[in-house]
Amino acid sequence: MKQKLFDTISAYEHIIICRHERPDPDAIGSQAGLARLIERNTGKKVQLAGDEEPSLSFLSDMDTIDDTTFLESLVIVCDTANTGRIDDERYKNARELFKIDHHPVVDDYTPLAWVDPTFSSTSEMIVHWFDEIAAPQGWELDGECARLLFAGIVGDTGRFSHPNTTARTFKAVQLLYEREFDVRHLFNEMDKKPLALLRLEGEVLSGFALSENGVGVITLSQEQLRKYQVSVNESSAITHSVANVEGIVAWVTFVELEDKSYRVRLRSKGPIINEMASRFQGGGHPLAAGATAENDEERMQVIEQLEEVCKTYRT
Ligand SMILES: [Mn+2]
Repeated sequence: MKQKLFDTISAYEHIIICRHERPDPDAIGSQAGLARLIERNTGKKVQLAGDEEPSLSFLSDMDTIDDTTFLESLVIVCDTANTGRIDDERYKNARELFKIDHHPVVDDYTPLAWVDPTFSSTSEMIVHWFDEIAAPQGWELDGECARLLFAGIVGDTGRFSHPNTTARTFKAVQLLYEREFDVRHLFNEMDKKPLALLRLEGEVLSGFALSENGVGVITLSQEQLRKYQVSVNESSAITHSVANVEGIVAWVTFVELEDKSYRVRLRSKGPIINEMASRFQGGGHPLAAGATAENDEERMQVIEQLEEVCKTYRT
């Protein structure tokens, strides 16, 4: 499939790369990193689909793409397990669709799929693919491409601290580090936190508690988001801020949306939580998943099921 990816790219003049909605550094890093890699080595036009994400604009901006361009294009979808999350629905109009992803398969949306959950990130997959397939064909990877892919790996591995980090991850990072880019500036951008978010965090953390089973629950209301002027996307940082509390086994963040439903972020130190996420219109990795709770009743169900999962895990 890795060679097939190379051959398919070679067969098209127009290429569009998509990734999941509400992108993280791996989504944009792999999307823009692959685009740059192809453009630099083939001279082909590669466009980036999806909404702009202001908090990640230091990585890359997106392109405005005509409807007709999709019809004649190869569309590559990076880092997205299910069709519902592909940013820019027009991927459906593609001449051909290629999927590159490290999430466990949710939707089998194209026969042209290179999916391998043993990789830390889609960005690491791109580096591996470059090294094994493209570099022997004479392709080169420049500093800007290295910066994008490095950001993706850093993002998905929690700066090399998550269990998805392997020797192969460091091999990829070594290859990237040999290129020239400003690592310090990149980390500064990735770590940047609005003051308002820090204040909201303060309010949330001062009331934070753990249950008997080691479960932590954070609920952010629309009122709080408005009060502190923090966007739903920005609020994701709060999910990380309790990760290292002594005794924590798993935790969940609920962010109330305008329609009173909740965006659910589940994290775990051991118990598998993506199975329960799939019961709430979600999914993800075994230890990090997302879901939706339609109302307060479903919110309570998520908490109950997480308690149950942690209780079982501990006994
Ligand atoms: Mn990823």
